[in-house]
Amino acid sequence: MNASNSVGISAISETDLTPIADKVYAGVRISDEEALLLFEKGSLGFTGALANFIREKKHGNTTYFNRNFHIEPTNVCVFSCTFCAYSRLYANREEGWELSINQMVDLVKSYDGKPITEVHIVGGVHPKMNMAYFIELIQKIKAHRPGLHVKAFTAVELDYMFRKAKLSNEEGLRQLQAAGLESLPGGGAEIFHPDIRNQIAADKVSGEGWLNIHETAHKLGMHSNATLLYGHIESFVHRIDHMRKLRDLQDRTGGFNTFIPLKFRNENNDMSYVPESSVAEDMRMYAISRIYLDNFPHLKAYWPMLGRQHAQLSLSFGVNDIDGTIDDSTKIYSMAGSEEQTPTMTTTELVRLIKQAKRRPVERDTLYNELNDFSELTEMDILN
Ligand code: V47
Ligand code: SF4
Repeated sequence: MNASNSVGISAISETDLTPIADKVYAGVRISDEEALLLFEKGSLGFTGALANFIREKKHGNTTYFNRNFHIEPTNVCVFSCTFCAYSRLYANREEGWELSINQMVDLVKSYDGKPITEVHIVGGVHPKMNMAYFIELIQKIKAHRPGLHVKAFTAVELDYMFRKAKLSNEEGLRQLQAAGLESLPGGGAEIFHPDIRNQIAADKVSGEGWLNIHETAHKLGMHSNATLLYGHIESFVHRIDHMRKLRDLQDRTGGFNTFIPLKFRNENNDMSYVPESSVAEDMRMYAISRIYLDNFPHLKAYWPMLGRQHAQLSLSFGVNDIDGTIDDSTKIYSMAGSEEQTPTMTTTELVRLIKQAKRRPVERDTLYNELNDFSELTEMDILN
């Protein structure tokens, strides 16, 4: 299909971008140079229309969410990422928290009888919480609730754990998988390019190290997500470099489920001097990543970070997944200045938000199996 015949595009007349629109409508992958052109010249309307075309081709009106909660074992961390408002150094650990295995299992037990399908476990890199600790934690969670999907540990936490235990990535992942680990979340990716990574996350796992852990997990049959922390000191070229590395890896393994752009929030951290991106920039980021990452099945807006109103808007800019109910169980974003100070949404609220955007709310499990279609249910029917 030619762009000039395409609904919504002809009126925009961004002539040098027309070949990109033609590619998108023909299902052809765009190049890095074309992605840069979109970042530099693509208007909100133009990029949004293309991203929405892809979103509707892949998923129609379906918008996924899941019913999950987070466990953050600790915010004590050996690293000092400049954007992080959440962590406390070991020397200052009395300002932070450290949960025991029993406390975390009790948290899991507090969801007994509730229709939760996933627990997401991530936190700081605590020097005393090692492989044995986390293996015991996962085993106890699975013993208590075998059907609960355990999505746990960023590649940053895993890299530190494996190095301390003197294990290769493969051996470490095999041991955690045997304990019950089922998939990896996408955190810790930040920006892979060393020019930026060395300034904002100098001492933790490199971009190559992050990619290697995810590649190894995919080879062992685990799925994972990928994030990109944007809107700070990086340039468009760094964002594209990051997404190219993810696209290449996905071509090799097919193991990524979801891409999650994370908007930099600037409160209470060492980068508070950097202004936050505008809503228009956020929506363009979603749209261009939807266009560029043609081999990623899903694009997620993480509402506790973006805010629920903007997450709703993102459903017209390529996003087809709005994460989960979360249940006030994460502090990463409230501490960094997100307007979501108590990140809890009931199923009714999530469904309402999706329906208001004229999309079809579908509950999924972690691996995107469809569990419940909420489009015909009234609010009275929904059991939160
Ligand atoms: O890696 C920390 C980010 C990430 C700030 O896989 C910040 O389903 C913005 O990755 N401003 C952890 N971002 C959270 C994460 C995640 C969240 C939800 C779902 C999934 C998933 C993954 O949070 C960190 C870092 O990139 N982060 N501080 C900040 N000030
Ligand atoms: Fe530690 Fe993660 Fe914060 Fe970096 S972003 S300081 S690794 S908790």
